[in-house]
Amino acid sequence: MSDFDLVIRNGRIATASDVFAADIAVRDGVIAALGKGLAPGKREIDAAGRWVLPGGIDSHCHVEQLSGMGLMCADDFYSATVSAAFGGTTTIIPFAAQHRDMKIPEVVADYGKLAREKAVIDYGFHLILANPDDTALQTDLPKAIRDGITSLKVYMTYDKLKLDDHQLLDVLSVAAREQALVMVHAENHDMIRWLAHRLLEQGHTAPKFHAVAHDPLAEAEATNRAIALSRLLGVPLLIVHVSGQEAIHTIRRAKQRGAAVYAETCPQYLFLTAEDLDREGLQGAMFCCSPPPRDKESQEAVWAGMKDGTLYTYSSDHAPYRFDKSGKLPKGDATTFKEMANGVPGLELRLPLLFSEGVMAGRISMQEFVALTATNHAEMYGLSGRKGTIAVGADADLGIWNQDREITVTATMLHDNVGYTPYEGRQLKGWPEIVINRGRVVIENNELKVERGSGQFLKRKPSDMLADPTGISAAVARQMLRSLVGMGGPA
Ligand code: DUC
Ligand code: ZN
Ligand code: ZN
Repeated sequence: MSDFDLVIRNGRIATASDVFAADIAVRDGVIAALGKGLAPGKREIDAAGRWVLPGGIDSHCHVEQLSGMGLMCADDFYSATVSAAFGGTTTIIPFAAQHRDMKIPEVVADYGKLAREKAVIDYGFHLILANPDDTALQTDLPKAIRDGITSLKVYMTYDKLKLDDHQLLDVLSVAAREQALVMVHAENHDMIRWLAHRLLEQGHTAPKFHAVAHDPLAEAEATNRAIALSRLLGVPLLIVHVSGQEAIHTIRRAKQRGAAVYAETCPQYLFLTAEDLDREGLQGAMFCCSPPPRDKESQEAVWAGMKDGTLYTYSSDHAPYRFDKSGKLPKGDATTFKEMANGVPGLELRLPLLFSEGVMAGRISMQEFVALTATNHAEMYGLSGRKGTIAVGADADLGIWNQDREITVTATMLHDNVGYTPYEGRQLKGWPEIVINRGRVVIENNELKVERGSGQFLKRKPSDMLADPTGISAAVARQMLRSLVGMGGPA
């Protein structure tokens, strides 16, 4: 009888800290041994000449979700997870999205059912909190957190989602008490509204004006304000989808001062610019997301932020909308930039883009790639030890990458339901040819090998970042403030 279910031999392994040669043995979905000369497995994979990396964790993606503007995403939990898996991702953390008239327990149950029936890889959820009333804050949110939804996203913009500063403080204080991480969409609502109004009034309706309305200062101002709110309470905070150089400088300065502020970025801020929105007719809508892609200087600032840890996670912010009435063009040819769904697809290409343009181009190391795409997400979202690394006892979530494989990106090779890609025609080097989740081969020979609904829900622990919000100044003052707002506990 073979001891192991699967043994992967002769690969070059990378974790967030090391590169080494070893074989990997898997039993019951978990890495059971690492080393040389391991006993035979029921199945053997020869990874000679290949990289064996932790499966990606995409901690920011929108699946089967109704947007703040009332538009439904193009991907369900099947197409989204298949697409993610083809691109080397083995865990996703999308959103269970509350709209103001919805009850949180129902939202959580509804999304849970959809994912349970369709997902092919493992998944958790963040909550989107649009109505932080007493029931939400005192009962429903604590229950969701106890059930493993240990992070929540709040918005500083969008008419139907926006919280004011008072509400943000309420959310931060409850999150700290209940051990949840708050993620914030930081853009100044009134700056965007004012600019958009002026632009539309003057007949500037084309997609490229989306980037004008979402000025980098709107992001920088809201980022600064969100950080101030979190520092006031001494509560850690994650700023999602950071795009502009000024916001990055603001986050870096706050971290240098000892604030427990973390930040995420996305492929669109490394590989696209606002110029991409400036295309014939409404074609630029395919590049419209919020915040929008910026300029070359901001791209450089994003690379630098990823290198120095200012930007800790790299997620897709996959927000899939088709180029038709269902998403980008709700009013057909008459659609203005204000009416089109915000978002770009990215689940499948997130890893290959960074592997090619980051690692193969010599901008980041393989260990940095692993940290940015997997390990840091596990730490941030309460999955460390189990996901995001290659170690005995961790789930066997692996991508076997051929670094010599050259790919020209086309929408038709992708597995999402979007119908286009903002990265059409790009030449990439390196591709995940075999993808494994909990020891199950999910992708091999460019084919899906597992059943719909075979992914598992991840009941997450609290974020590692909450356990150690290091270096925050004025601890005594904060302690007083915490007791004032009923949060108790040590500062
Ligand atoms: N925020 C997101 O996180 N994703 C898509 C659009 C948005 O505004
Ligand atoms: Zn957002
Ligand atoms: Zn998003």
